[in-house]
Amino acid sequence: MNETTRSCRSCGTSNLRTVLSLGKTPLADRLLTEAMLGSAEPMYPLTLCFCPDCSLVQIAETVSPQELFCDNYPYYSSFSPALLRHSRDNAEQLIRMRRLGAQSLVVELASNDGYMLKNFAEHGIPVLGIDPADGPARVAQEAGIETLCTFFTQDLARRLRNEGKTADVVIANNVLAHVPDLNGFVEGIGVLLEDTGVAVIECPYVKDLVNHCEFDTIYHEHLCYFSVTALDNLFARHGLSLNHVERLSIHGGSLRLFVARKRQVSEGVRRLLEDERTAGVDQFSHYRDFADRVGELRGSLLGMLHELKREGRGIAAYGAAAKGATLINYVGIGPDMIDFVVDRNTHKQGCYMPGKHMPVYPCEKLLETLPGYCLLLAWNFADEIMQQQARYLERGGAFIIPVPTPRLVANTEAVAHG
Ligand code: DWN
Repeated sequence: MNETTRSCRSCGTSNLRTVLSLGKTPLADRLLTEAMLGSAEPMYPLTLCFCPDCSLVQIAETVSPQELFCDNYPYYSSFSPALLRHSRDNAEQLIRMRRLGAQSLVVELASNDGYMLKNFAEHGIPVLGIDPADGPARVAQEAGIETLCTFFTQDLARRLRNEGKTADVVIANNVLAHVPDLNGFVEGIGVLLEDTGVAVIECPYVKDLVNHCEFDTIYHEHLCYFSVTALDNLFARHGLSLNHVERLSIHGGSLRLFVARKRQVSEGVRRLLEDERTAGVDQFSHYRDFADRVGELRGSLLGMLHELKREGRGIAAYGAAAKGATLINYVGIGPDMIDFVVDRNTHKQGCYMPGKHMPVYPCEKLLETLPGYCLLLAWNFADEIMQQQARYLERGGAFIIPVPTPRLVANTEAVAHG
């Protein structure tokens, strides 16, 4: 099921301006099994828009969350070592900062396979996960992380509060962008929070997306693309205060938000809001050239791939990532260009990429066949992956990093880079 809206997902006005249309695109995490290859594949328009009234960047299309997340959702956070380290550091900082202990409760919204909550549970801190994807939720439950396999909603927040389950810390990493009922979700965070509690929320930063041309992070799971300005408007509408923001490098550039009932806005937030006003993040003109730059990136990447293909040494890809699906479908990269994709995630191995149907293999395939080049679809983990694949580089392979501008990384640079 799919619907197109011209009303802003945050403030509700109907003045959305189109920034970029990526055309009809398959669902980025709907990898195909062999049996699915012969059937029609859902393809939906993908249109990035800007709301001039509250500054929220968003897509016009809404695909039902059941279709996106409840049918063999293949994303398991624990297959990314860098993400695991990032999450452990954050958890340990929160345990110290909030003096969490056996009397506390940490609730994570979109808790996936328990990758984050396990860090609190190891310290004897009570936790509760909430995630609608049954595969990752089951992995978390089997690891002893209490997990409700359902969507977080305002009603669920009320039920938990009535059961005496209010949170000292609510964690919501890479989920705020995914929820159709954005206002209900934020209202629910307020209901779930202890009066002195804090919500710690990570989401990709739209300023980094635009500045680094990260168009491939646009897909149907990501309904919204947040600026601090748009977030400040959103939380204020629900009696919550955006008190502190940290900028992170993960996922191509993200924000870590600290939100609470009590207003204690830091100088850092004021500075980011001022920077965004100066950059014009709250103006449509800020996004006007983004489509042109994405078009230029598409042309130069295709040109590079055709030139490398003519060498006859073969081209593979690394990372059956959701962003990779957007990239190969928008740029037009198919099995005639890329022989196969490799990925550590065992749930993705043996499947085929959305839209273009390149097969996905274990990473060992790279050394077994030694293609001359490897397009790094999971470019956001480039350092880690090139270190992991040092042997491929030493034996003459080279990575193509597509974003922000397509470039080759061969052995000498990679080792230095690593
Ligand atoms: O918001 C979302 C982000 C956080 O994660 C989700 N809606 C969907 C997903 O997007 P993605 O698939 O683009 O995320 P990743 O984590 O950038 O995908 C990386 C892919 O690369 C995964 O399939 C795992 C794989 N990988 C690997 O094979 N070897 C990752 C690392 C670090 C590795 O060493």
